[in-house]
Parts: sequence; structure tokens; C-alpha cells
Amino acid sequence: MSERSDDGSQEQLTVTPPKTWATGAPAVMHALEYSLAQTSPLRAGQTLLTMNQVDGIDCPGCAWADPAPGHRHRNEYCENGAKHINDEATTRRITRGFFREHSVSDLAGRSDKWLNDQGRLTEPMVKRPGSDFYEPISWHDAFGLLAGELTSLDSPDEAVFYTSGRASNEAAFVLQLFARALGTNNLPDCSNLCHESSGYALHETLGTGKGTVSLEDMHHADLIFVVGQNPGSNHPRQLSALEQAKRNGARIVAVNPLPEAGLLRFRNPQTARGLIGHGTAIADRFLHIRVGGDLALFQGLNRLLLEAEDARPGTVLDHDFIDTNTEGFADFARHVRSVDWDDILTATGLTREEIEEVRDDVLRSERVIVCWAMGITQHKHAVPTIREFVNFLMLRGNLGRAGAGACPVRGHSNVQGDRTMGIWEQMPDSFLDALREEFGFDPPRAHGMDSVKAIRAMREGRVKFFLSLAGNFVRAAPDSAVTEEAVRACRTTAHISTKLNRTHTVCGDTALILPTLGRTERDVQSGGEQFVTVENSMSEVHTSRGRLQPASPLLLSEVAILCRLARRTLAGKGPDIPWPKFESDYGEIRDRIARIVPGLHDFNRRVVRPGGIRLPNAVNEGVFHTPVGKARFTRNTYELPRVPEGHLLLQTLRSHDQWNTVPYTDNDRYRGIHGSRRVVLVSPADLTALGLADGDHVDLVGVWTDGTERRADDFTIVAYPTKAGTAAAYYPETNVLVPLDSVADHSNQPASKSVVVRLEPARRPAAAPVPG
Ligand SMILES: Nc1nc2c(c(=O)[nH]1)N[C@H]1C(S)=C(S)[C@@H](COP(=O)(O)OP(=O)(O)OC[C@H]3O[C@@H](n4cnc5c(=O)[nH]c(N)nc54)[C@H](O)[C@@H]3O)O[C@H]1N2
Ligand SMILES: Nc1nc2c(c(=O)[nH]1)N[C@H]1C(S)=C(S)[C@@H](COP(=O)(O)OP(=O)(O)OC[C@H]3O[C@@H](n4cnc5c(=O)[nH]c(N)nc54)[C@H](O)[C@@H]3O)O[C@H]1N2
Ligand SMILES: [Mo]
Repeated sequence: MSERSDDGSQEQLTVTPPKTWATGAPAVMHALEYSLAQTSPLRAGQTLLTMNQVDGIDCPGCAWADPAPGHRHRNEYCENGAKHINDEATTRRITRGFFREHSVSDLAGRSDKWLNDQGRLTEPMVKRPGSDFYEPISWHDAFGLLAGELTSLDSPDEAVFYTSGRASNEAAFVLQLFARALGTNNLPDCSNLCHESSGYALHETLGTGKGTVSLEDMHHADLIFVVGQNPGSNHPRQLSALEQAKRNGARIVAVNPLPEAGLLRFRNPQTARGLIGHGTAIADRFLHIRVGGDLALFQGLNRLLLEAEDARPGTVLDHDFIDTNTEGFADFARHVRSVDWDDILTATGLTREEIEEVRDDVLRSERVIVCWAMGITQHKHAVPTIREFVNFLMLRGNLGRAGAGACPVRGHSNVQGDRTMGIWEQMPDSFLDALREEFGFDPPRAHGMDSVKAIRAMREGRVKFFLSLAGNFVRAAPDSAVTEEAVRACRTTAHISTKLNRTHTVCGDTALILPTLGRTERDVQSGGEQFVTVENSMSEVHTSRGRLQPASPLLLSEVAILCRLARRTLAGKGPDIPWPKFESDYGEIRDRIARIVPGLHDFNRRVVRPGGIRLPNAVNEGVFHTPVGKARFTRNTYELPRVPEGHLLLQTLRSHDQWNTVPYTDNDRYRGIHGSRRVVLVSPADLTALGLADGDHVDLVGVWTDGTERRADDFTIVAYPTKAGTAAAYYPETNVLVPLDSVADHSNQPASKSVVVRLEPARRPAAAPVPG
């Protein structure tokens, strides 16, 4: 796959010392700079002022929760939220002339940033078999074409419907209903690539896939672990919660192979103090851990807690909680007592004293929360790692009580809601039974395909039709070359999107672009102006209402596109579902959801109240929906990836200036990197050992256990204080290095933070830039 700079200039990398603080006044300036480059001051203001306000637009960025109504700032958004929203509100437009000028192969050679920079999609387009150009198509013909393709499949299981977490609850519900009425559970989503490991481990141990804490809990914890996440860039408003917790006396332990800016110090732009002062030191303790070492760390901690209990019986463990609510304690305890300290120290790269100091923090704390994100979930042993977090929390009863619990910090603003709505290839029977009751058809019961399985099936010709509701599948998925080949093997691909991305250019014989309204835009249907709903990381469901004039009069909402497609495809065949009614009034969809999803009864009435609805979490009522009716202690083993001599363990992560597969600029301000994303961060100690130097040009060569190698060309080395033995580089440029078969055990989530690489002198000089 060719990667090149499209702006006509040679990439100019400059490196400055990493920042030791996050947010604050410069962040506000940066947000405005990007916003004004995209849109007018008026539009920027219109969006920003209603963002995350009651009855306003839900930020299309991360899934962090909003403070309770009445406690929100007038500017309840962060620098990055402002960038995301104005990236959508951009005044730039892609018209049919653009597609006449640029063939599909031309577009396939462009960078992710260039494609995104072209602006909003404005009318439906089709690429027909044999053609290298997208051409306009009417909505009517587009739905006719797709319906024809779907009905001509040998089996509904030859179709796959991918959802990204930007989609609203209403759109997600309609999509899964359509897929199941058609007869398939092939509903992969970005969650398969994101928090699947969390969902799996929490389900298995606690009987719910969701986190157990609220924002209130964060504010009242005594000790908060921030493990494997970079909130300064990816969940900036989490820093406000951590700051608040600290003001109430909490201690924060950050665990990361990189000393991330936001973990060190935070200047809150929403307070005068933040704008002028030095800000709050966030982490009281920073554990500079090896990539993949977290399971060992928590086993070490758990062992120390058991030993502390031995020394002072009855003072350390919460026996009441353990006896009443859990099973498996004895087996777990036996195992953890036997784990070898040398193994723990090798895996973590920490000293025993460092781990003992954290034990002392724990012993001093009544209420403990563990927060985590991709640094944990994207490993082969992600599921056992999260199970070990649960063991750790349960030892001292830190579950189901105020100020304590498990906090998987979700990515996309509605990734959790999409799951609640049934976007999952293996929804439980209770949900499928409720669908049957409500709509009078028998949904398929056999599990469908997740993202990785779908790629395999496409490659083998078992899937012929691929539709995505938002997202950028070929860039988000691992093993770029393999995934691209798989998607190209489909007969039909179709994308419901706001902006152009690489997945539109790596397509099936027939490909459709179905342009849609974004969350910022007014959504007027025959039943009047609509709002949609979303669910954040803390299970709060609330409304989002767009304000801006749509980017083009030809756009349809996601709900409208899906309802019309369903109606055409299932006409005369499918169950009797009132698609047109759903399209004209989303309240009709919510009435159905209310009867299917536990906790959303009376949905329409309750969701419009300030603050919306908090879905109940059984764990907080002391109820565990596991087969045994109790929470489970588990016995966890792991095998660290084998890193041969001369190799490093590479994690693929986000820069400060990107939204997942979409880079906004080539800068990563907090890490001091400017002007290029093709950089690899390596520790000075490893550089010396490998005979390499800061500024060297290298190829990253990924080695996989089956002997295959994958190569990402021409990266510049940046000497960086990452943990020795480990390296870091940006996603999606490095997805080419992640083998499709390299997945987390049990959850099948790609192990994107665990790639064994070798650095070789660059084979060829930097690709010649091509003018945009
Ligand atoms: N601005 C912005 N915000 C975003 C996104 C975005 O792209 N841009 N994406 C959204 C989405 S979908 C998601 S899922 C979240 C992702 O949020 P994060 O999980 O914060 O995202 P990553 O950049 O993947 O960062 C992973 C962090 O884990 C650390 N890490 C890597 N490996 C390990 C390990 O083995 N152990 C430990 N302890 N740490 C490790 C890395 O150094 C890094 O700090 O952010 C959401 N918010
Ligand atoms: N190597 C590696 N790979 C990873 C990760 C990693 O850390 N490392 N992270 C993984 C994670 S956590 C995730 S969540 C996935 C992300 O995977 P995706 O969710 O598939 O990717 P995004 O980049 O968020 O999708 C961006 C596109 O969504 C469309 N879009 C934006 N807003 C809207 C909207 O309102 N409606 C519609 N219909 N379309 C819209 C636009 O066309 C835009 O181009 O990537 C995963 N891949
Ligand atoms: Mo994510």
C-alpha cells in the first residue's frame, strides 16, 4: 500500500521535549485554530456552545460522562472535542465534480488526512463493476441496487453489517433489526477492536459487560488507578474528574510505558486557576511499566494483599464481600500465592519496592477504582488481565459501593449504546426473545461474525456484501494488506458516512457512498424535528440534538437510510415492521426499544429529563448475572510475547491530533512531535544497544509466530522515554504490522499493542511527495 504526503511538501519532522502537563490555555487556542480552519466563526460558536449541554449536541468524541446538570461549565468540552465537532461542521464539500476528477485508484493512493480534509460528502455515489470512478446515483436507485444485491445472496449470512461507535442508539437499533429480520447476526463493530476484552472479562466474572462506576464515584474515590490509557489526549474531561477527586483527597496511580503529559500535570481550562497557574499534578505515583506487564503487576499486588492479611488477619480483606458475593477465592488465592516474584519483576520491569508502595496506597484506601483502556485490552492476555483487576477489586470489596469499582473507559461516544441496542454478533437469547415478542419474527440464533472473523470470511469468498454504518473499516482493522484484499473480494460494499476515508477507496465490484447527516446537524423528518440518543461510558443515556443546517440538502439521516434500505430489501418478504413510521418519528423506535431493553422503560419520557437515564448495573445492587449467581475470582496465567534478541515490543497508539483513523494534523503536541506521523519512539537505552540513533530512518519489520514478516516503510526514530524493550508508533499507519491472527485470547480482539518488531535501516528513501 502506498503511503505518501499529499500536500506537496516534504514532511518536516521537528521534535521538542515532551510536555509535562496537558490542557490549559494553549489547548483552547489549538482547538480554535483547527476549528476556524474548518468552518466559520459563527458555525464554530454555534456548535461549541451547545456541546454537552442539556438538549444540546453530544460531543462526537470520547464516551466520558458529563457532570450532572447544574454542574456543567458553559464550555463543557475539551480541545479535542472541539476539533472533532468542527471536523464534522467543516464548510468544505465534496461534490460530484470531485469524483470526476479523482478516480478510485487515485483516491486509494491518498493519505488518510488528505481524504478527510476534502470535506463533507454531499450526494450518494456509486462505483459500478469494472469502472474506476464513482458517479452520482439517486437515493431511490441506490436503495434498489442494494436491495437487489442483498436479495440475490445465497444466504443472509453472506452479508456483514459493521457499526462504528459514532452511530446513535436509534440508528443502531434499526440496523440490527434489519439484519436480524433479513436473517443474520453478522453484526461486527468497532467494539470488537476496542473494549471487547473488557466486555468479555467483566461478563465472565461479574455478569455484566459494562463498567460499574459513575462520575460521582470518581469524585469520591480514595485511590484511582489509570492503567493503559492516555486521558490527556483521548479522554481530556477525565482529567477534570481526576482533578476533582484529588481535591477531595484521592491519590492517583498511573501505569504506563510512556510518561504521558496528562498523567503528570493538568491545567484545567475551565477554571481561572487552570488558565494561569501551574495546574494540578495528577499522578501521585507513576509506574513505568513494560508493555504487557499489567497482569503481572496486579498479581503481585494481589499476592501482597493476601500476605498482608496473613500478617494481620481480619484487617485487609473484605471477608463479608468475599463470602457473600463471590466464588473461587480459594483457588485464586492458591494460585496468586504461587506466582514467582522474578516473573513479576521481569514482566513489569518494576521493582518490588515500587509494587509494595502501591500496596500501601491500597491498604490506606477505603474506596478504589481501576480505570483502563486500549493499553490493556489490545494484548493477547487482555482478558486475564482484566479478570485480575476484578480479583484485585473484590479482595477489599471495592465493587458495588460508592467511590469504588471497575471503569473501562470507552472510546467512541456511543460505542456502549450500540451494544445495548443489539449491535453484537452474539446477543443473548433474552434480547432475541424480546425482539421476537415485539416484532413477531424469529431472529436467527446462531452467532454471527465479529470483525476478525468477517475479514477471514470475506477473504475466503464466504461474504459478498459489506455495509458499514459509520467508521473506516479497512484502516481500523489489523493487517491492512490482508484486510484490503478481503474487502476488495466482496461483490458489494456500501458505506453510510459523513466524510471520505480509505474504506470508500478499497471497495467491492459495486461500491456505494451513502452520505449522511452528522450529529451537529438538524434532523427534520416528516414527523418533525428529531433528536437521537447516546449512552456514555457510565451507562447514562441522554439526547443529542443537532443545530446546524445540513451540509447538503441531499443528505439523509442514518435512520432514514437504514429504514428505506430495510423496507426495499424486505418488501413483501420480511416481518411486518413499520419502517416508514420509524423514519418519520424516532420516538416510535424508542417506544420499541423501551419494550426490549431492560432499564429503558418509558424511554421517551425519561430521556428528555435533564441528565437523561442512568441504566442500572446489577453489580451495584449486589446481583451478579453469572451462571452461578455470584461474582467469580479467577486464576489467571499468561505467556509474555517472545521478543527475540535485537527486537522490540511495539504498541500502536493515537497522537494528540487524530480521531482514530483520521489524523487532523501531523503533530503530537504533548509528545513534542511535529510535522510527521511516521515516527517510532524508542528508548535511549535500546538505541544504544541496537546501534541506532535518534533521527535514523528505519523500516519497521513485524515478525509473527508463523514466521511471516510484515513491513512498514521509512519511519524516523525519536529517542523517547518509553520503557526499555518497548517502542511506540501511530495507528493506523502501523496496522499493516498487526497480523490478523494476533488476537486476544477469548475476546478475539486484535492485539494491536503487542507487535514484535525489528528496526532495519530504511530500504528506500522517503517516497516522493505527490501534489494534492
Ligand atoms: N483525541 C482522541 N480521542 C479519542 C480517540 C482518538 O483517536 N483521538 N479515540 C477514542 C477511542 S475509539 C478510544 S478506544 C480511546 C482510546 O484511548 P487510549 O486507550 O488512551 O488510546 P491509545 O492511544 O491507544 O493509548 C493507549 C495508552 O496505553 C498505553 N499503553 C500501551 N500499552 C500498554 C501496556 O501494556 N500497559 C499499560 N499500562 N499501558 C499501555 C500507551 O502508552 C497509551 O498511553 O480514545 C477515544 N478518544
Ligand atoms: N493498530 C491499531 N488499530 C486500532 C486501534 C489501535 O489502537 N491500534 N484502535 C481500535 C479502536 S479502539 C477503534 S474504536 C477502531 C476505530 O474504528 P472506526 O470506528 O471504524 O473508525 P473511525 O476512524 O472512528 O471512523 C471514522 C469515519 O467515520 C465516519 N463518521 C464520522 N462521524 C460519523 C457520523 O456521525 N455518522 C456516520 N455515518 N459516519 C460518521 C467518517 O466517514 C469517518 O471517516 O480502530 C481500532 N484499530
Ligand atoms: Mo475505540
